[in-house]
Amino acid sequence: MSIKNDIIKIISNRKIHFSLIDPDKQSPKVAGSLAKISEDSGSTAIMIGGSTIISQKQVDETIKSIKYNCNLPTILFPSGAKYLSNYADAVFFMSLLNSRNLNYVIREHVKGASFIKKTNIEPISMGYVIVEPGMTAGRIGEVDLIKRNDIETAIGYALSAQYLGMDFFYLEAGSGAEKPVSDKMIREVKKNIDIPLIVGGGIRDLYTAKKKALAGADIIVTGTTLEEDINLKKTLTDIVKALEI
Ligand code: 1GP
Repeated sequence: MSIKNDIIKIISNRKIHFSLIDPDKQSPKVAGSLAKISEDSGSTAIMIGGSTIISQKQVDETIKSIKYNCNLPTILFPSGAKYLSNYADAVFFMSLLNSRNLNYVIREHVKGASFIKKTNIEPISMGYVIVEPGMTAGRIGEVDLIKRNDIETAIGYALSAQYLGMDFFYLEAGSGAEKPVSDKMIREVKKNIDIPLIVGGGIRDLYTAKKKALAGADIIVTGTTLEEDINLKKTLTDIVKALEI
């Protein structure tokens, strides 16, 4: 069974949580212990990526340490072809649909596709859009940010991702966003699509996670919490529990 099919099967029954680890934010050793805490808290997968990564080695060493410390699937969340790693189990083969820069829409994919073929990392197709405030990802990705209240545009992107055959759609407010994507936008997007909906950016506690899941998110991603929360085990366990709705 593929990781994609495993995820789709799990979310047909319940909402799940993914932990995002940015290799640029801590040593591989610390990344390994964050992954272990994620696994112990009931998270379903580890995403690895970030906008400010500087070398493939950084990604390789981080994934090696994650895999040494936990058994969750590792899914790359790459900002470019240079940061793919054959140590990962899968890669979100993601197009940043609202970028003005074609590199993030398709050109980096062209550069990385043969590496994925050769290494047998499982590609999982995903349409990715960034909503205000967008944060670093919005800036580096040269994104035409979707306005927080522009539901129609968000639905247009979500349906486009589905019609283009993408397996997942990701509504991103940007890592560290003060406000996550609104419940209303999540609800309206979810109503209109049949593919699973991932939501991330600015989710730091169980109450917010629950609201986003109730609005229609199938998968909640948290990143900053892993780096900053001193009670990480409790916070993640509470978030995972809050998704039991
Ligand atoms: C970023 O949505 C993720 O891609 C995670 O955001 O760091 O705010 O949890 P946070």
